[in-house]
Amino acid sequence: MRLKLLLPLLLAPVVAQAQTCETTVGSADTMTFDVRSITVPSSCETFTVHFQHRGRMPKTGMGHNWVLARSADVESIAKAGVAAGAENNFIAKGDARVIAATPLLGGGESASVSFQVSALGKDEKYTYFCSFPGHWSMMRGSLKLEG
Ligand SMILES: [Cu+2]
Repeated sequence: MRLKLLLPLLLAPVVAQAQTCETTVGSADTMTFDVRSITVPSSCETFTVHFQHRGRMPKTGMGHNWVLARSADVESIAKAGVAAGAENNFIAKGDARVIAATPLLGGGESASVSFQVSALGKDEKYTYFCSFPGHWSMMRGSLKLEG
């Protein structure tokens, strides 16, 4: 009897921690993410973003990806991405400034990406954005390390 009561209490912290080390971000046929900011718990080893394009348009017309970088690097990464073209998901090959990125998605597609939380600094500002040409200036959100 006593054991039955204790077991859920012992399991609860493990489950709670696993749930906070990932999040879902959606988009549709407009240049916006449905989540405008993400806080990454510093207790997580890795953090996973599940990105969903819930629209209907093909990726040639309204493609979206989820790209994470230091806020100061976003503009230059996006410009280099346009030059890299659709065949490279609008991200320059081997761009070391990119912390994490999903492939470019069309309507109805989804993808997940994970990154090491140790790659984030406490006092740094991070931005996630879509590198599809013309989207990055509007289609973005902020990400920070908790605490
Ligand atoms: Cu986009």
